[in-house]
Amino acid sequence: MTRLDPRSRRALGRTLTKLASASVAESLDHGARQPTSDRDTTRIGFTGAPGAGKSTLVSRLAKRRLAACRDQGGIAILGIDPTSPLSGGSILGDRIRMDNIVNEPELYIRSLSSRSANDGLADNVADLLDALDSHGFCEVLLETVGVGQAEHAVRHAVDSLVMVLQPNAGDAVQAMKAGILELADIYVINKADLVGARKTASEVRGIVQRHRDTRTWLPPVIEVTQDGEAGLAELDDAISQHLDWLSKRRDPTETRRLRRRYHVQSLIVRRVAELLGEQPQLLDEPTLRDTYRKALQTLAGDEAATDPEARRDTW
Ligand SMILES: Nc1nc2c(ncn2[C@@H]2O[C@H](COP(=O)(O)OP(=O)(O)O)[C@@H](O)[C@H]2O)c(=O)[nH]1
Ligand SMILES: [Mg+2]
Repeated sequence: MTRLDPRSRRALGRTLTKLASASVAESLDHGARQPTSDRDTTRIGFTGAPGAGKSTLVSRLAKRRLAACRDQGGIAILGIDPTSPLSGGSILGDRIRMDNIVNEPELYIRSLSSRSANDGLADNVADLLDALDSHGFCEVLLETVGVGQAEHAVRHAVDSLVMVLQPNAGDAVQAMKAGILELADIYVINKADLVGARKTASEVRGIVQRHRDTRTWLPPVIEVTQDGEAGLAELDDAISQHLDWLSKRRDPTETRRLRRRYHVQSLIVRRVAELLGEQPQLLDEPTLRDTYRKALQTLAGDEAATDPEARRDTW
C-alpha cells in the first residue's frame, strides 16, 4: 500500500479529523504511536486575510512544486479556516476549487476549521503537522487566515512563511510599517491584475528595504495573478531559494528542536486551558500567585494520567 492510495488517504483523513479535536491526553497518546519520519518534511506557510486568494495560489503552486516531490511522498495542503457560520461552506468551496485546480494523485488536500484558537491557527495544528510529517510527505503547504497574531504563531511551525496581500491591503501595509508584520520570508502581492497592485507592491518593497539587515534574508516582493505563470514561477523559485538559504544556516537538529518547542508549548497552553475549564474554582483563589501555584500543582499531579502506558488505546 503506498502512502497516497485511497485506503491510506482515508486513514490519514480519519487521523486528522480526530486530532483536530483531540484532548491533550489523546494527542500525547497519538504522538507516542506515530512512527518517526526518516526525513524532515518541508513546511511552507501561507498567511493573509480571507479572500486574498491564498487557496487559489497554494493549489496552483502545489501543482508546480509536485514535479520535484512526486517520487518523494507527494505534497499535502492543510488549510485552516476560521470558525464562522460560513466556514463549513467556505471549506467545501475551497476543497472543490482546489481539487479542480490540482486533481493529482500525489496531492493530498485537507481543510479544517480553526475552532477555539484565536490566532487563526487550529489549537491542534502542531499535532496535525506532525501527523503529515509522519505520513512521509515531501512538502506540506499550510494555509492560515489572519493578519497579526496568526503570523507569530505560524512562524514557528513552518520553514518558510509567505504572506499573501491583495492590492490596496491598507491595513496590512500599515501594520507592516508599524513593524508588526515583518515575519514573512516572502511577500506576495496577489491579484496583481487588479488596480493598485503596483502601488501596494512598491509600498511593501519600500518597507522591506528600509528594514533591511544585510546579514539576513531579504524578503522578495512578488506580484502574482491567477491567470499568469510568471509570478507563480518567481514565487516557486523564491521559496526554493529561501529553503536553500535556510538549510545552509540551520541544521536538522535545530529544525527538530524548533518544531518540538512549538509543539510542546502549544500542548501546555492547551492543557492549561483544559484544566481551567474543568476546575474553574482554581480561579477563585485569593491571589494570582495562589491560582498559578495550584494550577501548576494540579498539572504536575495529572501528568500520570497522560502516560500512554496507563491509558486505554483510543487510536
Ligand atoms: N482578480 C483576481 N481574483 C483572484 C485571483 N486569485 C484569486 N482570486 C479570487 O479571489 C477569491 C478568493 O480566493 P481564495 O483563493 O478562496 O482566497 P483565500 O480566502 O485567501 O483562500 C476567489 O473568488 C478567487 O477566484 C487573482 O489573481 N485575480
Ligand atoms: Mg482559503
